[in-house]
Amino acid sequence: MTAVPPSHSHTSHWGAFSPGIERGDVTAVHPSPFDPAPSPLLANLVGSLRHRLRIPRPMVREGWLRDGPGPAPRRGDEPFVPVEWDEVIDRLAGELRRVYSGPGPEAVFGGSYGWSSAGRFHHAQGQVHRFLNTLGGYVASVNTYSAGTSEVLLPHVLGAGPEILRSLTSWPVLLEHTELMVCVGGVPAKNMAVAPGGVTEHTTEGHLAAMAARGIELVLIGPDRRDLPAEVSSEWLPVRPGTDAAFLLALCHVLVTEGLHDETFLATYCAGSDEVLDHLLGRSDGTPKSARWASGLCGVDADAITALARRMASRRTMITLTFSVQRAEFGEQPVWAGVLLAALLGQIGLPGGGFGHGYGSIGDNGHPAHTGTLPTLPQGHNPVRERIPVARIADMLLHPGEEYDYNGERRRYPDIELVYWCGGNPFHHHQDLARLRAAWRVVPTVVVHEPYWTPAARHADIVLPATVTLERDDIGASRTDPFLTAMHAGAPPYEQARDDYAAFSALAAVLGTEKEYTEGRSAHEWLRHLYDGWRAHDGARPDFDTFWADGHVRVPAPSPGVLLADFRRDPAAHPLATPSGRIELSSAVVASFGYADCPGHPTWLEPLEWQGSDRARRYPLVLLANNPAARLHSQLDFGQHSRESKVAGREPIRIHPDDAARRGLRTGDLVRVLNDRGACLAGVVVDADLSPGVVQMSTGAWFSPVPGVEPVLCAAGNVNVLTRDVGSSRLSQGCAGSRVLVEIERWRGPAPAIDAESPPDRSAARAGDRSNVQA
Ligand code: PGD
Repeated sequence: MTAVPPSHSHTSHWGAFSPGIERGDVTAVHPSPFDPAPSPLLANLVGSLRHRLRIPRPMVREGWLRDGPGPAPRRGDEPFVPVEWDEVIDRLAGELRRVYSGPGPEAVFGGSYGWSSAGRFHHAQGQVHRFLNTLGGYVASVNTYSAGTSEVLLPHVLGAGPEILRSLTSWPVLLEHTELMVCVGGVPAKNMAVAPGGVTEHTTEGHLAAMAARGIELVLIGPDRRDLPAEVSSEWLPVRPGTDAAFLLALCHVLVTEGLHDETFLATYCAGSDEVLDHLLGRSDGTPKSARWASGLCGVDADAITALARRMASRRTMITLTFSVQRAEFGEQPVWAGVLLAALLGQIGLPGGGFGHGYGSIGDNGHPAHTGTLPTLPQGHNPVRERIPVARIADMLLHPGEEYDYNGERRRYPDIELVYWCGGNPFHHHQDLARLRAAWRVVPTVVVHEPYWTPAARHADIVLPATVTLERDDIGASRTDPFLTAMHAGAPPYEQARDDYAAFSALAAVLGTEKEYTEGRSAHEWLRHLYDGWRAHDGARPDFDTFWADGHVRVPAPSPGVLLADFRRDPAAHPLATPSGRIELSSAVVASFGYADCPGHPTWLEPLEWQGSDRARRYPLVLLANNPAARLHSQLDFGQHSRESKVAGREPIRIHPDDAARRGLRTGDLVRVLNDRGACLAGVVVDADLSPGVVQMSTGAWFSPVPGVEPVLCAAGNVNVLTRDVGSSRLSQGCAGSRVLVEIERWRGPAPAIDAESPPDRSAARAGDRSNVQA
């Protein structure tokens, strides 16, 4: 295999490549020759450097420029005024001075969640955190939108959260040892193209195909056939969305009532079995969690549940759940029930058996992680202790001073004066966008660094135009990638765009923290410095100049691992970090919190969305709102591959033929998807791969509210106008956006324009024209 041409090596979260650049823009993308299955997402980069949605120069919202900081009911609707860099730096420095010297760092929200771009130095979130720390700190956020529910639950059950998710049993081990893989939520191929920091070798789909070819049984538990297509899966049990916990408890019930569970494993490695067995058998609440009981809830035939449980007990079985299963109200329950099921089978810690979480949720899960550190920009010290669970941002802005629960603590929301965001798009990743927009308008000042006119940039007061990775040198690396990649700049910055580092350096110079922030290094000196620090761990690594000239260093992959193998081998020497040192099938700690929405052991809880009101009658379809196949989150939604995925110019919505026929809909129709929170437009795709009663729409279409329509109508099809902004439970307060109830109706009349497809000046000009808006 030949190496990546060194002068053009680069990488992205969705793959390494070398760009063809003509007249300052990308005209072709050549995937890394090391990549056996390059991602089609690379095509989104074509034309992305000089795209009309690039932000050419610093911009300030007219009202902020005129009136200064303060709540802004029209933030997001008002025009922007171009401002010179020197002026914007002075004004922003003045505003930072006002806030830091007045209400203080506890009034600055710098959580700034988001994936930004690959590259270890120009990592936007790392840069903003480092910068704010030099000023005195900021209110941070904890956990992720991806797996925030499990990140809080699993430390109570397995003694570790994110660490467990990073050390899943490896794909090669599964290939060799697994006989049956039960995939709750499937192993969706679309998500495997992407991993934070880059995937140079896309191998996961190959692993799945090899498992199927080897005759390993792969069973899909979920409402969408595409999450584990027929080519690789041997069986599809289409559970009703949101009922996985009931389904899993029933499998447990079959094992226990038929004496198929491993009592020695429970006695040796687990704590809290008695309470959970009492619950399973109905001794504590009068309801045995039998296959028949679960069948009425999840829609899967009781005999099929019983047969699957018996098969699981007869062979080496891996149970895996996608992150989307926990990205929901009461999302802790299926995850905990999955651990319980694996414990009853007694295979946790054995090669190819036990519990997995997130295979197929992100490209690098199941790939062995490097043990050493990666080149990383130090972020300094944040003295502010105040932090919020990441998905509670709108609550924080709307309810300063109010109390809330989180993981056994009673906390209070801070009062925020200034939000500083770099490298993320809250108007993509957050739920109930009409509510978020209202919350956003309460804040006195919002600052965003962005390369593009994303909805986040459009809802800011001060917008600093950022470069994209192809306009700067950087180092690409991820926790599992076998390459460290030299990311060579391929084009000059667009118009007046600056690196985040350059913008912060200029601000720091005015604010008197330049020495602390830059440590006297230029961006390129930082790259060399970070690389040298990384190289110092292993003298065999080439020096920086050789690395830069070669374009990459191969970082030997660690040997494939087995989750919790050490614990299984010797639980006394390798106890888990739980109170008992064992797997906690019920947790006295969680029980002691007294949360009805997360009791002390896995429990079936019916989602509130469809309880007790006439909501389920008015909105009879369950919408799966999951991550897209045609782009990473909302990034480059204007790109070629993403554009090609649109239907009727909007985000597609997939619907079962029976549901489509009932509404007189055909593929290609334009529809309105609605519930009480708002509505969005979408293009219909009739698809028998979905269960009846279920529709699917991806996140990531750029929020494009049609002016004058309340509470909100998104012309582009941003599904987060529909989702509920509630925590998964009082325990984890995780993102609960993965599904929601909706109705669909044909759109009649002319379709409203998608303002987000043009820079704000042009869309503002159109905002007065509401003639084509359906009431
Ligand atoms: P991105 O679209 O990746 O989304 O949410 P996230 O905010 O990470 O946003 C990154 C932004 O960074 C882009 O706008 C990009 O242009 C910008 N950017 C790139 N490079 C740079 C740079 O160098 N400097 C600066 N300043 N900016 C840069 C993702 C989040 O969404 C995640 S991780 C998940 S898993 C969630 N998934 C769901 C879901 O399944 N269902 C729902 N309903 N909602 C979700 N939201 C979550």
